[in-house]
Amino acid sequence: MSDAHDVDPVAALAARLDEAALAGRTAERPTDTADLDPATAYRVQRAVIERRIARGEAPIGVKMGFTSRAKMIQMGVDDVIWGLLTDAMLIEEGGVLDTAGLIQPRIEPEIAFLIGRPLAGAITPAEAVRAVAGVAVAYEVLDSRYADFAFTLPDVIADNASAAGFGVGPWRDPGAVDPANLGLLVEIDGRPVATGSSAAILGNPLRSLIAAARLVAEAGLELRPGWIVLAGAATAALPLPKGVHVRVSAAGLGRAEVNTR
Ligand code: OOG
Repeated sequence: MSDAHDVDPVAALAARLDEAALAGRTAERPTDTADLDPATAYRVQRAVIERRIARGEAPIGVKMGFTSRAKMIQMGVDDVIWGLLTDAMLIEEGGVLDTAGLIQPRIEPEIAFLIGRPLAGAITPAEAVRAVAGVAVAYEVLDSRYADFAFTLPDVIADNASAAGFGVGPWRDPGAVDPANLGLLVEIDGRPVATGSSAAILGNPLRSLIAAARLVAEAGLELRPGWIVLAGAATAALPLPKGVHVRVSAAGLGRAEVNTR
């Protein structure tokens, strides 16, 4: 970087956030020093993902954020956001997550959809149902690149909605399980630490999928066959320590498990 005036501000913010994630340290919030509107924040997010793609990662889906009141209240924001998931974020089922490279990981229970046909733009509930090839219980690992998870909406959009990792339980036939109102349980080392219902996700996680199709289309993308959509947390996020076993279960969907070290 020769002269600050030469540097594209979007690229500079993306570099700051990406380098912080790689180094496992926090970054300054963009809105502490400049105005950032949500549209520009999404350009920063995309530039962060482009840097990851340049390192060999591939996009494999979308995560929705703040689709439940529990999360909106926990984080003090009031709008649904989204971020991109890459293959490097996917944690093998029952696998081990090394928290050493993370800053302040949290975990939350989710419902995941496997996309069977392309989806983009304004879609009806019936179209959403037809496009779903699988439903699963899932968890998301968040790791805000901002100290103490303190951010405004544009800050967290730029930070790819705090995405760090995720895991998905066994895919179930969507015809066999209605995702609308499933009981969810999070256990850490066998102790129940959170309970909720998938109904907390916009009343029905399918609404989150419909919102995802609309939002990605606004960004010139589509939900592709084989992609995974994380519909958003059903409860507030929980701190994720090292050396624990986490199990997230949903009635009718089984469970997703991870060990941390
Ligand atoms: C942002 C991500 C929120 C959800 O499910 O609501 C999210 C954060 O809380 O750091 O993924």
